[in-house]
Amino acid sequence: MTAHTLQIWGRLNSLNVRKVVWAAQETGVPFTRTDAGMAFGIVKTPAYLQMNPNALVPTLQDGDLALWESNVIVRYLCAKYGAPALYPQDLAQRFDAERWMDWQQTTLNRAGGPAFLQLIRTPEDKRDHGAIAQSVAAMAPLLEQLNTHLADHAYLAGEHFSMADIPVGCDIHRWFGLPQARPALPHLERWYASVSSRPATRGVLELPLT
Ligand SMILES: N[C@@H](CCC(=O)N[C@@H](CS)C(=O)NCC(=O)O)C(=O)O
Repeated sequence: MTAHTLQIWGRLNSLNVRKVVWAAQETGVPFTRTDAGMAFGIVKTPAYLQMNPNALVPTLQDGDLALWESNVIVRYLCAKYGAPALYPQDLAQRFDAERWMDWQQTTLNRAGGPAFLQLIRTPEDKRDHGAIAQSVAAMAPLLEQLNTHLADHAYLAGEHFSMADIPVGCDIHRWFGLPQARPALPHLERWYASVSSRPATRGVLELPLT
């Protein structure tokens, strides 16, 4: 069998790339990462498009397998290299984790993305303050939902850290990093302090938002 190294493609200022790098670091599997996307280019080259026809980051290459969709890559890494700790074997527990991951992609990310784009990636004089206010208003009940859930659970899918905490952790890292006041959410803050101090977040969550 030929030994191969896992390869991650994507720039680290992307929330979706951060998830994948954090997940890989949680498992301890050796990997290399190549900056790609935005200023780094690469994503529109024929070789990259063969792996990922969306021309987006991240992409994971593991031997002959090329995977895209960040939460799918997180699931794959946790299942292959991080089970059972990160990838619950019990179906009810696994799908408890799964639903938070889908919720992050379809609900949390969609609500918070516009404020991030405006406050971090748009020059001050060009900002759409209505879009920021709308994004803050859309996030408020979701943050409350997380806060309420985490009042009774140490982690998103129960009493143990799992794959579910990674995508939501990256999203909350982005939200808490925005230059704006926010209401106190003690249970969410306790959880975030716990997940963001994990050694596997090094080099990922310390980075400023850009
Ligand atoms: N649903 C996809 C979304 C991927 C995506 O939108 N990636 C963005 C960065 S977060 C991207 O590639 N943007 C273009 C670029 O970086 O060149 C996933 O979760 O992987």
